[in-house]
Amino acid sequence: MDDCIFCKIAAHEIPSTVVYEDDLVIAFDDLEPQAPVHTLVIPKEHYQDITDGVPAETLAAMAHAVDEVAKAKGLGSGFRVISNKGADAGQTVMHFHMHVLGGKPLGEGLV
Ligand code: IU
Repeated sequence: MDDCIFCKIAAHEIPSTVVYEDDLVIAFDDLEPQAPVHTLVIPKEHYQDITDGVPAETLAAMAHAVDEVAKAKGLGSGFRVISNKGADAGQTVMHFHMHVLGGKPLGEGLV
C-alpha cells in the first residue's frame, strides 16, 4: 500500500533496525520500546490485521521469525507475543504486526 509506513519499512524505503528477514517477513526493533526487547514481526505483503486473510504460509513464516527474534535477542527465559486488532485493542498501524516483548520479567497479567 502506497501510504503504509510498515510497507515502506518492509521495502527498505524507510530505515529500521532489522533483526530478521526472509522472503515473506521482516522483523525490526520498535521505535518506542515498551520493554528492553521490543521487536515487531510483519508480513512484507500488506494485510490490515490478523483477520485479513493472511495465508497460512505467511503466518508460519511469522512464527518462525518470532523464534529467530527470540534467539537473536537471547530471550530463552521467556517472552510475550501480542497482536492488536482494531481500535479497541489499540492498533495504531493498520499493517498486521506481532509485538515480541521481553528482556525482563513481564508479570502474569495480559493487560
Ligand atoms: P500497535 O499494535 O498498532 O499499537 O503498534 C504499533 C507499533 O509500531 C508501536 O509500538 C509503535 O511504537 C511502532 N512503530 C514503529 O516502530 N515505527 C514506526 O515508524 C511507527 C510505529 I508509525
